[in-house]
Amino acid sequence: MDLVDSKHILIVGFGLTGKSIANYCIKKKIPFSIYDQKQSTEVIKQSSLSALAKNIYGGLLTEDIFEDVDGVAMSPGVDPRNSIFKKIKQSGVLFFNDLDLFANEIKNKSIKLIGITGSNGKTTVASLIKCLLDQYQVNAKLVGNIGKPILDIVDELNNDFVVIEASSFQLELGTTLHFDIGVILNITEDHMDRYDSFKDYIEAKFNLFKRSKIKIINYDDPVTHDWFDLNTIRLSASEKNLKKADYYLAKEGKGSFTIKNQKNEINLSHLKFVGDHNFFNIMAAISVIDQLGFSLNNVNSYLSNFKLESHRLEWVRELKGINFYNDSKATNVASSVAAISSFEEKKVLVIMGGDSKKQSLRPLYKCVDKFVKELFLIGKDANLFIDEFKTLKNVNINLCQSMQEALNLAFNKSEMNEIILLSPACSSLDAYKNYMERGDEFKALVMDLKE
Ligand code: UMA
Ligand code: ADP
Repeated sequence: MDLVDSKHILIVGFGLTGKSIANYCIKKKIPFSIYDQKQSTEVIKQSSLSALAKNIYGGLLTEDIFEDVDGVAMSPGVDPRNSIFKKIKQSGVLFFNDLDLFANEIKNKSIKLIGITGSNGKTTVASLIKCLLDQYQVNAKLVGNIGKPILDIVDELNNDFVVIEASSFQLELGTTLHFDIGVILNITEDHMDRYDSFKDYIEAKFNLFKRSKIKIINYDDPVTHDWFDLNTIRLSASEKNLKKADYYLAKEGKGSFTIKNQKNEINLSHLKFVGDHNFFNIMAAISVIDQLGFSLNNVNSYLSNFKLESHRLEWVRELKGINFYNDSKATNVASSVAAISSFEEKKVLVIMGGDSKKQSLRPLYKCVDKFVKELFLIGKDANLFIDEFKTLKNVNINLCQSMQEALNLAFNKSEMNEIILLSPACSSLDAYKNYMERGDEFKALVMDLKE
């Protein structure tokens, strides 16, 4: 069945994605209904987009909601493993997402699609690619998990390039969208509250490669290391992989790197980013630009125009010789490992905690032992962290009731030349609307601190 021939689509989830699908259905004159588990029908009706909906449902998911429905358009935050969804699917109803609807729209267009996924670094790499493409003066759009649903650009398809930040949730469905280049930056535990196992999560990410012509992998990552065939490009920052890497990141000193491949050497010493992982991200972006056939002659100067998004190892201020960093976007363990290891040993006081999403906290242990002077634990899962770290002898652990208490205590205990870092390793949803609200609170509290 062609998706746009659906006689009646049920939109599941009425957030950013659901609304953009409703908008699309209205334009295409596809009949649709709306279901949202957490919003009441009254709230849904407040959106003008719902005015043309045949039916609107809120609350518990039941089978009768699917009556007359021949297509189900899922939002990424909704878990398709629910037994009712499974039953409906078995009865022949088509399940798809906004990526599939987009695929349908671009069938006869010559747009180059670049998909970026990974447990960490997606937004940074996707934004870097967009920033670089802009400077080559081509038409490029940046969409997807970054906060802009892909169907929002359906009226602007005169573009040459579309860069899609793709989450594992979006890649679980979206089976008909094919990419010219797919990049998998790294795979470490995340969203273990949604997936039955780490293997399941890996499979969701691997979907990107099933649908990509050129595949770019992190050759240093134990999960993706063996995923290569003739069309795979390997990225590495590890000396042991030097000979096999297509792009290699050589570290010349603290914060000083050169990217090397067969044709080019690009020195990055002019870029002042904190964290080696950000230089790896730059290499990933440059590999995409190179694979698209652009000259890398001026790429070095183009990179100077790039600024990291807020909440990613973001420097906030210096006070009494102490530097404060906001890394609220570190919503999993691996991103916090990357952040903490970016500073000098035993000079970092870290605020951590929130909703740990059933991930193993084990990978933090060695890094906390080596780099962290004191830990300040907040949020719903603070006690899980205490359990994990209780055998550490050289790290003081403080259980705090709020961000304010954690920050004040950290400031009292810090000394000249030390770092206070918010890097939660957890989702913010136990206490905040999102990671931005959490980071903004931290930054506001830091700005209020007095000498
Ligand atoms: N809902 C249900 N049933 C559920 C879960 C949610 O009905 O079981 C409803 C909620 O009540 C809400 C709506 O669904 O009204 C929200 O849908 P959604 O969770 O899919 O969120 P959207 O607003 O559509 O935003 C989604 C992505 N969110 C998720 O994947 C959770 C956004 O990524 C993305 O920017 C947006 O589409 C546009 O593509 C956010 C995210 O947190 C940033 N992503 C995760 C991450 O980065 O870790 C994957
Ligand atoms: P994503 O979109 O995948 O969540 P972001 O670029 O928004 O990635 O960064 C999220 C968090 O991960 C930030 O704390 C950032 O410092 C960290 N991070 C960014 N790139 C990497 C990487 N390559 N490896 C590990 N952590 C990273």
